[in-house]
Amino acid sequence: MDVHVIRHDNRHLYSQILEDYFRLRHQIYVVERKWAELERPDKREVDQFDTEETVYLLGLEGRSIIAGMRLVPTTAPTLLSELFPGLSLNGPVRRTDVYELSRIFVVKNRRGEHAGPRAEAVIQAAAMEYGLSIGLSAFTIVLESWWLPRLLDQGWVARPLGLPIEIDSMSTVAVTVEVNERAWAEICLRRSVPGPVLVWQDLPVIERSALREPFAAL
Ligand code: COA
Ligand code: U4Y
Repeated sequence: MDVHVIRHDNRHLYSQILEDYFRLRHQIYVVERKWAELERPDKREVDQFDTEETVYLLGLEGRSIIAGMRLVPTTAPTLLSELFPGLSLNGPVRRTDVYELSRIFVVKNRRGEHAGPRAEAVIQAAAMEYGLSIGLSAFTIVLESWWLPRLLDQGWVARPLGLPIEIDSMSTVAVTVEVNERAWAEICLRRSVPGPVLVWQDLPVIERSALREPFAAL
């Protein structure tokens, strides 16, 4: 699985894949997770945070989508700033060097893999690789609390921005995660991700990852 960086500037290369992606999000978030507020008559799960500024990381095998993650700059509206500001005691984070992560998924038949590299680990490592490549210092994430031990176990430094609250009967919390080479190296080594996984079709060379070897960062 390669993880493609899809942004406004290269989305013309991915029109059919993005169409499949929004339909898959409907299947995963509306049908499976039953996040009813995301339902739309056209059965495409697109929300107010899918804008020209949004970056998608899609794990593809050929033209099939295996996994995904969404990144939104915190200088634009985010889940934290617009929907759940109470999760951050000091107000929402708005910084050019911080993006919010959301909508992580792995298609059903590729979840819970044991042999490395697992699709879930690859998409997480891809987010860290992207953050490093464009010079971010941190991610913010609004997430269900069961993620916290998973983030720590993959070697990421996650800090709560406030206390958890119940949303749809799930304990939910906002965190920041530091973006640095160590966090990338840790997830690669702990989860058998062999190195950089991002594909930057038609995007500026200057942004591309200079990362080569996870061991070098430790
Ligand atoms: N509630 C609580 N724990 C959950 C969970 C949920 N909805 N989904 C996953 N977990 C935890 C469980 O501990 C699970 O282990 P278990 O199956 O033994 O209970 C563990 O994560 C592993 O999950 P699994 O789905 O087997 O494998 P994965 O690590 O390959 O993929 C996800 C994890 C979250 C990417 C995948 O489950 C997924 O795509 N889910 C649907 C989309 C989603 O809910 N994303 C998160 C919100 S954006
Ligand atoms: C939206 C209204 O899982 N409600 C919305 C909208 C909290 C609730 O948000 C609702 C989402 C994982 C949704 C749910 O009940 C991150 C992660 N984030 C969630 C997401 O949406 O992606 C939000 C928290 S769930 O119904 N909700 N959107 N309008 N537009 C994460 C990411 C990166 C990783 C690890 C985990 O490193």
